[in-house]
Amino acid sequence: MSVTTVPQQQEQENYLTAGYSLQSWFLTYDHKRIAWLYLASITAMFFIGGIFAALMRLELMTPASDLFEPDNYNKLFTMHGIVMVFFFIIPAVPAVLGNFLLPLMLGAKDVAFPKLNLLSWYVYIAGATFTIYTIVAGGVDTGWTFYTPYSTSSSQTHVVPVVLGLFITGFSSILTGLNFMVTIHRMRAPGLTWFRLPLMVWSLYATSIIQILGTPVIAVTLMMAGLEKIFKLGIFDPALGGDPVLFQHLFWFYSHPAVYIMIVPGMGVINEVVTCFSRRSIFGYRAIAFANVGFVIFSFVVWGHHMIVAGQSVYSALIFSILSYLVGIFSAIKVFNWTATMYKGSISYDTPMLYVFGFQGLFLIGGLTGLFLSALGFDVHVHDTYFVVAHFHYVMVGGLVMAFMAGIHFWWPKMTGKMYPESIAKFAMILVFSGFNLTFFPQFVLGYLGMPRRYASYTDEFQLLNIMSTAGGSVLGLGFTLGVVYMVWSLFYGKAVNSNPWKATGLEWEKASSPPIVENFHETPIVTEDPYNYANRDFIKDFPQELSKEVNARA
Ligand code: HEM
Ligand SMILES: [Cu+2]
Repeated sequence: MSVTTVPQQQEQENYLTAGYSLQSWFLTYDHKRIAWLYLASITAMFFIGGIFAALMRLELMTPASDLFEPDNYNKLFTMHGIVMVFFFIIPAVPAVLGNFLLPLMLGAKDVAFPKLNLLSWYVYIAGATFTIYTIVAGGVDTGWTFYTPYSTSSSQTHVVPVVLGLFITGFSSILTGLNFMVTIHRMRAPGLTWFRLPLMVWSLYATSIIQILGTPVIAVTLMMAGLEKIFKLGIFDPALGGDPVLFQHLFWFYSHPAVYIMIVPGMGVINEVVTCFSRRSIFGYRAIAFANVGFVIFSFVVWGHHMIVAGQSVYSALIFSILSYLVGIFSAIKVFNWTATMYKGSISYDTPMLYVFGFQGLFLIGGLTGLFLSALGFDVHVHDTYFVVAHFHYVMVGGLVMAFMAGIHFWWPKMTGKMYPESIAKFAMILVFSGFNLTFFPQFVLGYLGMPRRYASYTDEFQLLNIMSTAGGSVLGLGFTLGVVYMVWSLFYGKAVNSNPWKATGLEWEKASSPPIVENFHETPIVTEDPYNYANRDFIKDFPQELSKEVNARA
């Protein structure tokens, strides 16, 4: 990677101007356009899931179940969970940022199988269609975990179409993972050895392994549940000789690793952003790279911590508990290394970096409360309470969504050639951060005090904390909505940027224009140095405190 940046060629054709017809978008093989197809789809799903969340929080403002019947409330939290987990968080970073960035970071023209990449998006849409159909047809009430025997024997709602939809969507995840793995093995530019890869690529690689190994398990599990419901097979139904706990084992054998499908690529984003805005090489590159491998291995051996009260022996509970503690080591390696990277760095407080700070703090709370939950006695006390709800929202929204927001702001100028409005973005970040904490922190207290999850009503003593939570939810929703508004606005009216507005290292910044040309690079780049080599860049000296000000002034 050399120090020079590619001159901006506004007139020159780029991947966005290469065609305007619907066909040029919906039949594209360009990984960058496919990233946009995903971005539009997951954003739509995020708002659908968000509407359900808003309705739930409205119901929970008062102790009585006065806005919705309990049956309808069940459908709300089920659809919220399904849409957010399977259609927003799991694809967010890999399918949007991963698709856009992977070939650019590798110095390649595209992913290994461009047609398969487009097919993955269509498969996702096919799966989403079933879910949306289910919503319109009257919903499903099993919870996003589909626990048997309720889902297979009792529920009268649309379990079959929704599990069919998820079965299909699983293939999208598997195909993307497969495509990324082959791409990383086969398409690296000359000189780009494994230990010169940006850490984002390492994270996408680890994520792909989990996607390929884990997703078939959930697909088959949901298929079995669907078939059992139709044909009364007796896999899970004890009345027919089946075992309902078997379902939980299979479900969590995927769904615990799935939390790493969500968080590992998010951590990949944090690596890139934290070095750029600290102007330092990442601290402990190899430790971070290998921590990803640790996640892959350990994510598959801790599923039993979701089943501590499901009747396992105390010895097996102990082993799952110990193994869960060990996972903390890998998160700790990363959190410490990011902090060490910032230490003595020349930090600038642009929006992507603010989201990194948000991530660090919130993920820490999410991760530490995970350790609380791994302690057997504590888990027995708070299992199926709002404590668990708070824990996983701190990790998934506080962690992953923060990382996604950091990433989308960081690479937005690369994706669009336009800068988003910095001060509005900071304001929205503050809304999201404070709204988030006001929403979910009270839920730790609620859970600890004993408020169970998944009820439409509660006793009067819990009302104050619930009102706080609902108020926070409104601020959070406002923050996200503002985000979408100014991002779309900047597409049309944003200031144009040069190829490397953040003065970042990496092939995508130093060798590709903003937005990149269809083929990504004019000629295949040759890599001659380690990543994050900020110390060897001239611009390190004149790094302004707030880059975006300079960018805006220049444009
Ligand atoms: C890395 C990102 C993580 C995500 C996205 C995540 C997500 C979740 C989710 C969605 C649940 C609720 C499942 C349900 O609906 O019942 C949950 C529960 C749980 N998590 Fe996490 N988690 C993460 C990290 C951790 C860590 C690091 C630990 C422990 C070291 C942990 C320990 C637990 C335990 C023990 C429960 C079960 C609590 C109960 O139901 O009693 N989690 N997590
Ligand atoms: Cu788990």
